Amino acid sequence: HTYTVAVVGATGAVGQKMLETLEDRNFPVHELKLLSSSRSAGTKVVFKGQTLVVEEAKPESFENVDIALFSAGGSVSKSLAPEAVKRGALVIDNTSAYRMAEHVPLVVPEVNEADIEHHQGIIANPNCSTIQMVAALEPLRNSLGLNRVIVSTYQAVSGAGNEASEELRSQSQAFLNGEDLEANLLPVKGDQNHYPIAFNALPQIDLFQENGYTFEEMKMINETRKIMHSPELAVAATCVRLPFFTSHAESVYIEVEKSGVSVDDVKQLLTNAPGIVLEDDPATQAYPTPLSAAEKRDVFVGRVRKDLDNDHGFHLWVVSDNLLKGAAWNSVQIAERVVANGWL
Ligand code: 11C
Repeated sequence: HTYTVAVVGATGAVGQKMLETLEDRNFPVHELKLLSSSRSAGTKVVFKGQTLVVEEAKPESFENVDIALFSAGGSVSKSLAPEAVKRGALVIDNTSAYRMAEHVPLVVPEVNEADIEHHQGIIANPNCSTIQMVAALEPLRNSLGLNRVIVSTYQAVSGAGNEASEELRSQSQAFLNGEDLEANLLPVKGDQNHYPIAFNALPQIDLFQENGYTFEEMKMINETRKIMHSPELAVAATCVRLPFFTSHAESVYIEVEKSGVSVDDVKQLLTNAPGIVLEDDPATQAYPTPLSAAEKRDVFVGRVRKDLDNDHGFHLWVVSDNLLKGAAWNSVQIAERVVANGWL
Protein backbone atom coordinates (compact mmCIF):
# COMPACT_ATOMS: atom_id res chain seq x y z
CA HIS A 1 0.00 0.00 0.00
CA THR A 2 1.23 3.52 -0.78
CA TYR A 3 -0.06 6.88 0.43
CA THR A 4 -0.64 10.41 -0.75
CA VAL A 5 1.35 12.57 1.68
CA ALA A 6 1.16 16.35 2.07
CA VAL A 7 3.91 18.36 3.75
CA VAL A 8 2.67 21.75 4.92
CA GLY A 9 5.55 24.14 5.52
CA ALA A 10 7.71 22.29 3.01
CA THR A 11 10.28 25.09 2.68
CA GLY A 12 10.87 25.57 6.43
CA ALA A 13 13.67 24.16 8.58
CA VAL A 14 11.52 21.21 9.73
CA GLY A 15 9.73 20.75 6.37
CA GLN A 16 13.05 20.24 4.59
CA LYS A 17 13.99 17.57 7.15
CA MET A 18 10.57 15.92 6.71
CA LEU A 19 11.30 15.42 3.01
CA GLU A 20 14.79 14.06 3.76
CA THR A 21 13.36 11.69 6.38
CA LEU A 22 10.53 10.40 4.14
CA GLU A 23 13.19 9.68 1.53
CA ASP A 24 15.75 8.14 3.96
CA ARG A 25 13.09 5.88 5.50
CA ASN A 26 11.68 4.98 2.11
CA PHE A 27 8.19 5.80 3.41
CA PRO A 28 5.60 4.36 0.98
CA VAL A 29 4.74 7.65 -0.76
CA HIS A 30 2.46 7.33 -3.76
CA GLU A 31 2.20 11.07 -4.33
CA LEU A 32 3.82 13.95 -2.45
CA LYS A 33 2.11 17.34 -2.21
CA LEU A 34 4.31 20.19 -1.05
CA LEU A 35 2.38 23.06 0.50
CA SER A 36 3.34 26.38 2.09
CA SER A 37 2.25 29.94 2.69
CA SER A 38 1.69 32.07 -0.42
CA ARG A 39 5.10 33.67 0.26
CA SER A 40 7.01 30.43 -0.44
CA ALA A 41 4.66 29.06 -3.12
CA GLY A 42 6.48 28.44 -6.41
CA THR A 43 9.69 27.27 -4.72
CA LYS A 44 11.13 24.16 -6.40
CA VAL A 45 12.16 21.21 -4.25
CA VAL A 46 13.77 17.90 -5.22
CA PHE A 47 12.33 14.66 -3.76
CA LYS A 48 13.71 11.27 -4.82
CA GLY A 49 15.32 12.88 -7.84
CA GLN A 50 12.10 14.56 -9.00
CA THR A 51 11.60 18.32 -8.98
CA LEU A 52 8.34 19.35 -7.31
CA VAL A 53 6.82 22.82 -7.09
CA VAL A 54 5.53 24.04 -3.72
CA GLU A 55 1.88 25.18 -3.85
CA GLU A 56 0.00 27.56 -1.58
CA ALA A 57 -1.86 25.56 1.11
CA LYS A 58 -5.64 25.91 0.82
CA PRO A 59 -8.52 23.80 2.18
CA GLU A 60 -8.95 22.11 -1.24
CA SER A 61 -5.26 21.12 -1.26
CA PHE A 62 -6.14 18.22 1.05
CA GLU A 63 -8.57 16.42 -1.28
CA ASN A 64 -7.38 12.79 -1.58
CA VAL A 65 -4.53 13.29 0.90
CA ASP A 66 -4.02 10.32 3.27
CA ILE A 67 -1.44 11.80 5.65
CA ALA A 68 -0.68 15.53 6.15
CA LEU A 69 2.47 16.53 8.01
CA PHE A 70 2.02 20.10 9.30
CA SER A 71 4.94 22.31 10.27
CA ALA A 72 4.09 25.83 9.16
CA GLY A 73 3.31 27.48 12.49
CA GLY A 74 0.41 27.27 14.91
CA SER A 75 -1.94 29.60 13.07
CA VAL A 76 -1.70 27.60 9.81
CA SER A 77 -2.42 24.39 11.76
CA LYS A 78 -5.37 26.02 13.53
CA SER A 79 -7.00 27.08 10.26
CA LEU A 80 -6.05 24.22 7.91
CA ALA A 81 -5.71 21.03 10.02
CA PRO A 82 -9.50 20.79 10.53
CA GLU A 83 -9.97 21.29 6.76
CA ALA A 84 -7.57 18.42 6.08
CA VAL A 85 -9.36 16.17 8.59
CA LYS A 86 -12.73 17.07 7.05
CA ARG A 87 -11.40 15.79 3.73
CA GLY A 88 -10.30 12.47 5.24
CA ALA A 89 -6.62 13.14 5.89
CA LEU A 90 -4.80 12.12 9.05
CA VAL A 91 -2.93 15.17 10.37
CA ILE A 92 0.37 14.85 12.21
CA ASP A 93 0.87 18.34 13.58
CA ASN A 94 4.30 19.59 14.59
CA THR A 95 3.07 22.88 16.13
CA SER A 96 1.79 23.60 19.63
CA ALA A 97 -1.75 24.29 18.32
CA TYR A 98 -3.39 21.03 19.48
CA ARG A 99 -0.87 19.43 21.82
CA MET A 100 -2.76 20.00 25.04
CA ALA A 101 -6.24 19.39 23.55
CA GLU A 102 -7.91 16.54 25.43
CA HIS A 103 -8.76 14.29 22.49
CA VAL A 104 -5.49 14.81 20.61
CA PRO A 105 -2.82 12.17 21.30
CA LEU A 106 0.60 13.75 21.97
CA VAL A 107 3.02 11.08 20.90
CA VAL A 108 6.62 9.98 21.20
CA PRO A 109 6.47 6.41 19.86
CA GLU A 110 9.10 5.06 22.31
CA VAL A 111 6.91 6.30 25.19
CA ASN A 112 3.20 6.19 24.30
CA GLU A 113 2.72 4.68 20.84
CA ALA A 114 -0.58 3.09 21.97
CA ASP A 115 -2.17 6.55 22.38
CA ILE A 116 -2.13 6.92 18.57
CA GLU A 117 -4.98 4.44 18.18
CA HIS A 118 -7.47 6.85 19.81
CA HIS A 119 -6.84 9.73 17.42
CA GLN A 120 -9.77 11.63 15.94
CA GLY A 121 -7.90 12.87 12.88
CA ILE A 122 -5.11 14.88 14.52
CA ILE A 123 -2.02 13.53 16.26
CA ALA A 124 0.30 16.10 17.84
CA ASN A 125 4.09 15.95 17.69
CA PRO A 126 5.57 17.34 20.93
CA ASN A 127 8.05 20.18 21.31
CA CYS A 128 11.61 19.19 20.35
CA SER A 129 13.17 19.66 23.78
CA THR A 130 10.36 17.62 25.37
CA ILE A 131 10.68 14.70 22.93
CA GLN A 132 14.33 13.90 23.56
CA MET A 133 13.91 14.20 27.33
CA VAL A 134 10.90 11.87 27.65
CA ALA A 135 12.49 9.35 25.27
CA ALA A 136 15.48 9.15 27.63
CA LEU A 137 13.39 9.14 30.82
CA GLU A 138 10.74 6.58 29.85
CA PRO A 139 12.92 3.44 30.29
CA LEU A 140 13.93 4.75 33.74
CA ARG A 141 10.35 5.67 34.73
CA ASN A 142 9.17 2.27 33.56
CA SER A 143 11.60 0.26 35.75
CA LEU A 144 12.46 2.61 38.60
CA GLY A 145 9.50 4.99 38.94
CA LEU A 146 9.97 8.73 38.61
CA ASN A 147 9.11 11.44 41.16
CA ARG A 148 10.88 14.56 39.99
CA VAL A 149 12.57 16.10 36.94
CA ILE A 150 14.64 19.31 36.87
CA VAL A 151 15.98 20.17 33.43
CA SER A 152 18.18 22.96 32.04
CA THR A 153 18.44 23.13 28.27
CA TYR A 154 21.13 24.28 25.83
CA GLN A 155 19.17 24.77 22.61
CA ALA A 156 20.24 25.27 19.00
CA VAL A 157 19.10 28.30 17.00
CA SER A 158 17.48 26.15 14.28
CA GLY A 159 14.64 25.52 16.76
CA ALA A 160 13.56 29.07 15.98
CA GLY A 161 13.68 28.41 12.22
CA ASN A 162 15.93 29.14 9.26
CA GLU A 163 15.82 32.90 9.91
CA ALA A 164 17.33 32.40 13.37
CA SER A 165 20.15 30.32 11.90
CA GLU A 166 20.77 33.13 9.42
CA GLU A 167 20.86 35.64 12.29
CA LEU A 168 23.53 33.59 14.13
CA ARG A 169 25.58 33.35 10.92
CA SER A 170 25.52 37.07 10.14
CA GLN A 171 26.09 38.15 13.75
CA SER A 172 29.07 35.77 14.06
CA GLN A 173 30.59 37.25 10.92
CA ALA A 174 30.00 40.80 12.19
CA PHE A 175 31.49 39.97 15.61
CA LEU A 176 34.68 38.56 14.05
CA ASN A 177 34.93 41.61 11.79
CA GLY A 178 34.69 43.85 14.87
CA GLU A 179 31.36 45.30 13.70
CA ASP A 180 28.21 46.03 15.72
CA LEU A 181 25.80 43.11 16.08
CA GLU A 182 22.32 43.56 14.67
CA ALA A 183 19.60 41.60 16.50
CA ASN A 184 16.15 41.52 14.88
CA LEU A 185 14.71 38.13 15.79
CA LEU A 186 15.92 36.26 18.88
CA PRO A 187 15.07 35.51 21.60
CA VAL A 188 11.61 35.48 20.04
CA LYS A 189 10.12 37.19 17.02
CA GLY A 190 6.97 38.43 18.77
CA ASP A 191 8.63 40.10 21.79
CA GLN A 192 9.70 43.75 22.21
CA ASN A 193 13.44 43.35 22.70
CA HIS A 194 15.97 41.46 20.64
CA TYR A 195 19.44 40.46 21.83
CA PRO A 196 22.46 39.08 19.97
CA ILE A 197 22.81 35.29 20.03
CA ALA A 198 26.37 35.15 18.62
CA PHE A 199 28.88 34.54 21.45
CA ASN A 200 26.02 34.86 23.92
CA ALA A 201 23.41 32.80 25.85
CA LEU A 202 19.75 33.83 26.03
CA PRO A 203 17.66 32.52 28.94
CA GLN A 204 14.42 33.07 27.05
CA ILE A 205 12.85 30.72 24.49
CA ASP A 206 9.38 31.84 23.42
CA LEU A 207 7.23 34.34 25.34
CA PHE A 208 7.05 34.77 29.12
CA GLN A 209 3.93 33.41 30.79
CA GLU A 210 2.21 34.97 33.80
CA ASN A 211 4.02 32.64 36.23
CA GLY A 212 7.47 33.88 35.12
CA TYR A 213 8.30 30.74 33.14
CA THR A 214 8.65 30.96 29.34
CA PHE A 215 6.25 29.12 27.03
CA GLU A 216 9.07 26.72 26.06
CA GLU A 217 9.58 25.87 29.75
CA MET A 218 5.84 25.35 30.27
CA LYS A 219 5.71 23.12 27.18
CA MET A 220 8.41 20.89 28.70
CA ILE A 221 6.42 20.70 31.94
CA ASN A 222 2.90 20.17 30.57
CA GLU A 223 3.79 18.01 27.58
CA THR A 224 5.98 15.69 29.70
CA ARG A 225 3.10 15.07 32.10
CA LYS A 226 0.69 14.35 29.22
CA ILE A 227 3.01 12.06 27.21
CA MET A 228 4.04 10.07 30.31
CA HIS A 229 0.47 9.93 31.64
CA SER A 230 1.81 11.38 34.90
CA PRO A 231 -0.26 14.49 35.68
CA GLU A 232 1.30 14.71 39.16
CA LEU A 233 4.96 14.42 38.07
CA ALA A 234 7.08 17.26 39.50
CA VAL A 235 8.85 18.95 36.56
CA ALA A 236 10.80 22.21 36.45
CA ALA A 237 12.58 23.61 33.39
CA THR A 238 14.97 26.42 32.47
CA CYS A 239 15.38 26.81 28.72
CA VAL A 240 18.38 28.60 27.22
CA ARG A 241 19.31 29.38 23.61
CA LEU A 242 22.99 29.00 22.67
CA PRO A 243 24.95 29.94 19.53
CA PHE A 244 25.10 26.64 17.63
CA PHE A 245 22.95 25.52 14.72
CA THR A 246 21.77 21.97 15.40
CA SER A 247 20.77 19.71 18.33
CA HIS A 248 19.41 20.52 21.74
CA ALA A 249 21.40 19.43 24.80
CA GLU A 250 19.88 19.03 28.24
CA SER A 251 21.20 18.62 31.75
CA VAL A 252 18.51 16.53 33.43
CA TYR A 253 18.27 15.81 37.17
CA ILE A 254 15.79 13.11 38.16
CA GLU A 255 14.65 11.45 41.35
CA VAL A 256 13.51 7.86 40.94
CA GLU A 257 11.08 6.09 43.26
CA LYS A 258 13.16 2.97 43.88
CA SER A 259 15.92 2.95 46.52
CA GLY A 260 19.46 1.64 46.08
CA VAL A 261 19.64 2.08 42.31
CA SER A 262 23.20 2.25 40.90
CA VAL A 263 24.64 4.16 37.95
CA ASP A 264 25.18 0.79 36.24
CA ASP A 265 21.45 -0.02 36.66
CA VAL A 266 20.56 3.27 34.95
CA LYS A 267 23.11 2.71 32.17
CA GLN A 268 21.83 -0.82 31.56
CA LEU A 269 18.24 0.42 31.20
CA LEU A 270 19.35 3.12 28.75
CA THR A 271 21.47 0.64 26.74
CA ASN A 272 18.43 -1.59 26.22
CA ALA A 273 16.01 1.25 25.39
CA PRO A 274 14.74 1.80 21.81
CA GLY A 275 15.95 4.97 20.12
CA ILE A 276 18.54 5.68 22.83
CA VAL A 277 22.31 5.48 22.42
CA LEU A 278 24.41 5.56 25.59
CA GLU A 279 27.71 7.38 25.04
CA ASP A 280 29.23 7.52 28.47
CA ASP A 281 32.81 6.79 29.43
CA PRO A 282 34.77 9.37 31.44
CA ALA A 283 37.96 7.30 30.95
CA THR A 284 37.87 7.92 27.20
CA GLN A 285 36.00 11.27 27.40
CA ALA A 286 33.00 9.69 25.63
CA TYR A 287 29.83 11.81 25.78
CA PRO A 288 27.49 13.27 23.16
CA THR A 289 27.67 16.88 21.98
CA PRO A 290 25.39 18.92 19.70
CA LEU A 291 27.80 18.41 16.79
CA SER A 292 28.16 14.65 17.33
CA ALA A 293 24.37 14.15 17.52
CA ALA A 294 23.52 16.29 14.46
CA GLU A 295 22.01 14.54 11.42
CA LYS A 296 21.26 11.40 13.48
CA ARG A 297 17.84 10.10 14.46
CA ASP A 298 18.74 8.73 17.92
CA VAL A 299 18.70 10.37 21.32
CA PHE A 300 22.16 10.27 22.89
CA VAL A 301 22.76 10.09 26.64
CA GLY A 302 25.98 10.54 28.58
CA ARG A 303 27.43 11.81 31.88
CA VAL A 304 25.21 9.51 33.95
CA ARG A 305 25.99 10.19 37.62
CA LYS A 306 24.39 9.45 40.94
CA ASP A 307 23.62 12.50 43.04
CA LEU A 308 26.10 12.86 45.89
CA ASP A 309 23.45 13.72 48.47
CA ASN A 310 20.18 12.07 47.42
CA ASP A 311 20.10 8.26 47.04
CA HIS A 312 17.20 8.63 44.58
CA GLY A 313 18.83 11.36 42.49
CA PHE A 314 20.61 10.97 39.12
CA HIS A 315 22.11 13.43 36.63
CA LEU A 316 22.06 12.86 32.85
CA TRP A 317 23.19 14.73 29.73
CA VAL A 318 20.72 14.22 26.85
CA VAL A 319 21.46 15.36 23.28
CA SER A 320 19.53 14.94 20.03
CA ASP A 321 19.07 16.59 16.64
CA ASN A 322 16.19 18.98 17.29
CA LEU A 323 15.02 18.90 13.67
CA LEU A 324 15.06 15.07 13.44
CA LYS A 325 13.94 13.26 16.63
CA GLY A 326 12.73 16.65 17.88
CA ALA A 327 10.52 17.21 14.85
CA ALA A 328 10.69 15.57 11.40
CA TRP A 329 11.77 12.07 12.42
CA ASN A 330 9.29 11.85 15.31
CA SER A 331 6.49 12.88 12.90
CA VAL A 332 7.50 10.38 10.22
CA GLN A 333 7.95 7.73 12.93
CA ILE A 334 4.34 8.37 14.04
CA ALA A 335 3.25 7.98 10.40
CA GLU A 336 5.18 4.69 10.19
CA ARG A 337 3.48 3.38 13.35
CA VAL A 338 0.05 4.47 12.05
CA VAL A 339 0.61 2.58 8.80
CA ALA A 340 2.13 -0.52 10.46
CA ASN A 341 -0.76 -0.81 12.94
CA GLY A 342 -3.57 0.02 10.51
CA TRP A 343 -4.53 3.10 12.56
CA LEU A 344 -5.23 5.34 9.55
C1 11C B 1 12.80 26.09 19.92
N1 11C B 1 11.60 24.23 20.89
O1 11C B 1 13.86 25.46 20.01
C2 11C B 1 11.48 25.40 20.07
C3 11C B 1 10.97 25.13 18.69
O2 11C B 1 6.56 24.16 19.94
O3 11C B 1 7.23 23.09 18.20
C4 11C B 1 9.74 24.24 18.64
C5 11C B 1 8.48 24.99 18.87
C6 11C B 1 7.35 24.02 19.00
O4 11C B 1 12.76 27.29 19.71
